[in-house]
Amino acid sequence: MQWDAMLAPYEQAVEELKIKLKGIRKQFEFDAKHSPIEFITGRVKPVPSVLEKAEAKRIPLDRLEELQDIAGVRVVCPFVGDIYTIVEMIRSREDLTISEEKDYVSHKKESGYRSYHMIIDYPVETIQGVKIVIAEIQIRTLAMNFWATNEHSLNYKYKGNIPSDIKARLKRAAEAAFKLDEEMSIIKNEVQEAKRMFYRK
Ligand code: 0O2
Repeated sequence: MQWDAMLAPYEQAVEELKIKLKGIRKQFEFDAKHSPIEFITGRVKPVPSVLEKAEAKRIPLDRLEELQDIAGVRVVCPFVGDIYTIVEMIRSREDLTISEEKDYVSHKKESGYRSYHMIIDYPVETIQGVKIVIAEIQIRTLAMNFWATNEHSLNYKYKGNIPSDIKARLKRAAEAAFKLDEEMSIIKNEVQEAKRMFYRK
């Protein structure tokens, strides 16, 4: 498999999507409005993880483009409400097509995971013409991101078999993160006003 050639359109999609989403953040800053985006990250799935996922999902090597998250972009928001602002913005874009949405914000996963996932078809201009790549956009709050990155590390450490006592603790931590998001949403206006005062200085 020529991995570099195969992954090149995915690299391009991730870079372009990151630039476009960062553009949205900049526009909010110019308008001195509350930005629904705290930060943006993106990655192309490493080859060993691509192979692992393809095997788990029984996708043969000649159909790897069916995998939905080889290209992944993450939008991290300050508040829960901001997630839906971003979802609406992405829905209204004309440079991509949404094929699926998974709302793990209102319907958390068994692990305690919360995040909003949008699976998109994204056209990339290549020298051979337009190639449509599938990409996944994950939208979550800072608190959800904190939980998910820690849980991800533990999953890696325990090779997907996190001991039950740690699993139970993680579920409690997920609830605590959710409570934190709820509490922060209630005092959202106060926080935003404080931020504006800080930047005006
Ligand atoms: P990585 O290393 O982040 O790329 P499914 O078959 O429905 O269970 P599927 O089809 O992969 O899973 O879709 P899903 O559930 O939307 O998950 C896609 C990605 O969401 C994952 O990619 C993770 O990034 C994230 N995710 C989903 N569930 C969890 C979870 O319980 N904990 C954490 N930390 N992240 C989660 P990968 O390939 O699994 O991982």
